[in-house]
Amino acid sequence: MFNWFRRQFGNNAPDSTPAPEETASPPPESETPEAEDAASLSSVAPSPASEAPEAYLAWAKEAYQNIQARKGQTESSPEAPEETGAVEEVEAKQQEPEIETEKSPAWLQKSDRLEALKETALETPAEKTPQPAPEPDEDFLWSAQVLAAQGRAPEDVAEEEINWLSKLRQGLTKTRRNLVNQLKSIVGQGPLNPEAVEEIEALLLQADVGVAATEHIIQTLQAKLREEALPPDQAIEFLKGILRDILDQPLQSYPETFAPQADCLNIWLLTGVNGAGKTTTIGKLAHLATNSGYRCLIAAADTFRAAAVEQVKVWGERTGVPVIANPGQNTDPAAVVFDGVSAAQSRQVDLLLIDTAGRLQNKKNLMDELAKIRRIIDKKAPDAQVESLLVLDATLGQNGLRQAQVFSEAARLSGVVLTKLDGTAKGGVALAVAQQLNLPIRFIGAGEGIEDLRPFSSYEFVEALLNG
Ligand SMILES: Nc1nc2c(ncn2[C@@H]2O[C@H](COP(=O)(O)OP(=O)(O)OP(=O)(O)O)[C@@H](O)[C@H]2O)c(=O)[nH]1
Ligand SMILES: [Mg+2]
Repeated sequence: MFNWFRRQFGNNAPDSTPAPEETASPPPESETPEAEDAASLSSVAPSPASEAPEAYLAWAKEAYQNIQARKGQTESSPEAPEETGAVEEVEAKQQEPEIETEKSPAWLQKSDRLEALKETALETPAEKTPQPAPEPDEDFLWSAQVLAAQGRAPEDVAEEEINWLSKLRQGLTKTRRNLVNQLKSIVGQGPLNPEAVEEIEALLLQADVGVAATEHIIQTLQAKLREEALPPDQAIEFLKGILRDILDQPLQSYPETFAPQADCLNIWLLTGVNGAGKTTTIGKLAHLATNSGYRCLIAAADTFRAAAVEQVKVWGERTGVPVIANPGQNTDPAAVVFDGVSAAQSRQVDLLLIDTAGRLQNKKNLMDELAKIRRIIDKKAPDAQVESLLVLDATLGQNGLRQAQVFSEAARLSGVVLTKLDGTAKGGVALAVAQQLNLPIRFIGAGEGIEDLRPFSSYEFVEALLNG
């Protein structure tokens, strides 16, 4: 089983094994950029693709074949319920490839067809001809390179990781194109003159990076370019390092790995203004947690909106996670939290997720309610590992950050979930969050689907933002 919080296989129950950075093997023939390693701060990360493209291609192919092989095993396993009809269905679809296009990512569709061809070949051994080896496509190669550069082994890559990275990259395509092309042409001209500084400033502010982070980025970049002239590609690599440093800065004050802790109840309280994506994030987190082998429970503590509890229950059904709710309307959310914690304790749950209201009669009521919920948790579960996550809609840019300060006091925030990076969001807000709130981003959402949320990695994010 793949543990989504720790990003590794074979860790399907909460335990205290070290973070993936410490166990993963190094990438082939290349240095690890060590995104999360404080020692690498401000250094120019190597550009893996340009340094050893063949090594990465080999890595990607191996990862691709491993995923295909794992898929093959699952498909032919006797437990797979769809097994009997599967071949027929695939064969039928072969005539109409458009239908498949909607379902799975491009790099998978090709291989499905090849799988189908293989199945046919097995039925008619006389016609068996050698199949060309399946080839990973551009999305796969990009995602594989990002994973390899983080020291991941090709046999430890999950198919969903590739899909997720492709999605993140696609979500940030517009911002990336704007940023990269213009930045390259500016920084490639040598030391930054006042005009160039202004241009970069405008670019970063447009990407929602915020004034404070923008100033820091420009100063650091300028200092470096005065010291030595960098060709455009290297200047971009240096810039990536600056961005990663900003994103990782809060990890000086908070733990680096964010996963449910072993041998204790973990309580994650999700807060944020209405529409930010709290309930959806709860559903996605429940999915990640159960898929990673954790026992999970949801408390539906948004009792203000009539439909809110129903919405949580739908996610409960989708993920197979029980939901604690109070049937009455306008009941006390703190009472639901109390019941949720009791149930979690008696059922020996690993992770209790608490949904909260985003809007009440007024802001003061909302903050009072959150503070009360927090007090109940601390009193009822003093030994629990409590995390208070602010859910922020990335499309709101700087406006979202202003709300954060208010929540920070009432709910004692310990992290941020950035949602809607698939839409019109410019992505730079992640840097503003880290710089202005000094809170680590723990998860990012890029879509409304159950799979569209993953733990945040500064390395992956910066690559999606700046890597061609
Ligand atoms: N495109 C996109 N939509 C998202 C994402 N996350 C949430 N949404 C959508 O945003 C809308 C609001 O999400 P909710 O989860 O209901 O937000 P909430 O914070 O619980 O809102 P309240 O309960 O009103 O406080 C829904 O339509 C979600 O499908 C995301 O990452 N991408
Ligand atoms: Mg909600």
